[in-house]
Amino acid sequence: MSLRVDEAALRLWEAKKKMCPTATLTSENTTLSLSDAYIIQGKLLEMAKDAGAVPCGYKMGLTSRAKQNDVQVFEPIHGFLLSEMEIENGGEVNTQSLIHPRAEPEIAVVMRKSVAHPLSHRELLSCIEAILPAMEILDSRYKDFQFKLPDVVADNTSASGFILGSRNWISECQSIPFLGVTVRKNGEICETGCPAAVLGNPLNSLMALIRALSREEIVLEAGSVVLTGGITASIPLFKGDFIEVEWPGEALSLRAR
Ligand code: OOG
Ligand code: MG
Repeated sequence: MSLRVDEAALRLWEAKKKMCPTATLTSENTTLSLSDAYIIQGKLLEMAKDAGAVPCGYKMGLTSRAKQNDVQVFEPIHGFLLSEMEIENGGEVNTQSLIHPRAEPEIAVVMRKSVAHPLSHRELLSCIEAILPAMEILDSRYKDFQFKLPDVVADNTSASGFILGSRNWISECQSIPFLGVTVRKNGEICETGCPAAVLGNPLNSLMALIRALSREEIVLEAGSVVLTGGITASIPLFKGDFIEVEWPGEALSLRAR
């Protein structure tokens, strides 16, 4: 059975609204292409904007080996972020309003200048306002958090929420790949890593996003937030869990209620 892109977008929209996981799109349409998947993602963005949501940036996904192994999809992808997804550091997620949330440590970038085309590393740095510790909250709309590449792209790369820290590493950016991060769930260490896991340097992930957007003639606007991708495998979140992501100089935390 073939599934039209607008039907697919509506199905994903409803799954999120009803907090009820859906079958993967590729289980019904085995030939669903990556470009169709990005069209479906674009439709979800339009639907969100029509419902009053405000886009605030982008996220890269599957940019580390740990994340690729985690979901068995081996290609970097990108999705969009909305202002309403931002959670304050120390804040909460309500597990009752999510399907099967997970959390992961990331590096985020905030743009100071708009970028329309790929740049050198040096030029790129002059366009960045801040490089911050971050935590992403994922929530796949698919059963058992399992999907193929076109499914996860269509599902806006499982984007659900994010926390930004306030420690700006822009003036120490050479050392960012080698900063250590520890993830604790309910006080126990469950993951450790460093940002070099993300394509060698999270700024390479930002560059990959800029390349992908420029092919679609999309400008990465000044003020945009970019999540560069999970550094470690993601951690499933259940009611009562307390997640801490600890970096040199700043800790981020989230409670699942
Ligand atoms: C796909 C989204 C990947 C990342 O940082 O790698 C992602 C998923 O794991 O559900 O956000
Ligand atoms: Mg992520």
